[in-house]
Amino acid sequence: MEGYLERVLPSAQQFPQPLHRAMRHGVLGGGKRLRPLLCLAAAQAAAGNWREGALRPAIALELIHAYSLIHDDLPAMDDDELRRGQPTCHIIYGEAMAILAGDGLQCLAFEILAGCRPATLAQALGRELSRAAGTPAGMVAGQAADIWAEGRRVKAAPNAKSRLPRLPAARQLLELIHRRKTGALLRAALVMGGLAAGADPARLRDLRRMGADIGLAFQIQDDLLDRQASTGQLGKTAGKDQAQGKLTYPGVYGEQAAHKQAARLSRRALRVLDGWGKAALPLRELVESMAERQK
Ligand code: GRG
Repeated sequence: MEGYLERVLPSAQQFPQPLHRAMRHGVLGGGKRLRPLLCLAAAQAAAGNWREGALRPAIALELIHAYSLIHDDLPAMDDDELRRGQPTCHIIYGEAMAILAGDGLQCLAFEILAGCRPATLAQALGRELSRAAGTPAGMVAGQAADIWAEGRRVKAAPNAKSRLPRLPAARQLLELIHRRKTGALLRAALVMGGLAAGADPARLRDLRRMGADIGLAFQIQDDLLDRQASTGQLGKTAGKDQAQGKLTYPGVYGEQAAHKQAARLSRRALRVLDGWGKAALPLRELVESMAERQK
């Protein structure tokens, strides 16, 4: 995956160099590559063997993910200076180049998908990715809802916890944000792998269901790691959610209940693969390793 990503990105020597350097910084040199791995493993699980046809969607997913992290780190969003143990894109290249690097990566992702064959597959993959990354049901909507919720609390009562949305409104809002902001792209990774492998509608439905559970479990773990792990371990600033008064699973449910919920979702996701045979082993192992991740 590192080699493919390296090759699809514009060279750092190509004009305009600062933009291309910023794009390469955002993509290369770190990252667990979970979305591409999920896509490839889902294709293998659905088709019974390794599928080269899943490579383009896998690359496109990582490019969209990298764009979202670059933009998320900007001062207008999460305002972070550390990502994957390195200075964030705007710290090195400035805000304008970081915004444009994200834009460029997003366009490149869809260009790569457009090269999938047959054209009907390119169309289906493009639709899946743009819905997962966009709005109203995807990542952009989740990010907007997250910022809206945070701003509303801060404006309404800078120091008062009493103005937080009341339960169950807070729980509903939390799930709505998490399913879109992080969950939608992880779910799309599985579905796009299935599409690339020519999976039948029943398998696609299974992958979608499984992806929704993995996506939510992943974000709950992220919330827990933000509280429990160190900045060095995460490669990004730890403890930010509480500092920013974010709506999180451990914040709303408590750490123990959040942990149990993530474990329950991961177990339910894995049950979908019962009866899929040996080809689903890499996907099973990947989901198991995600459930135990420490960064
Ligand atoms: C800016 C439109 C826009 C969206 C941003 C992805 C996102 C939406 C915000 C990131 C905020 C965040 C840290 C969410 C937690 C879950 C998450 C996406 C973590 C980072 O993903 P990993 O762990 O990262 O897969 P690596 O570095 O391994 O690629």
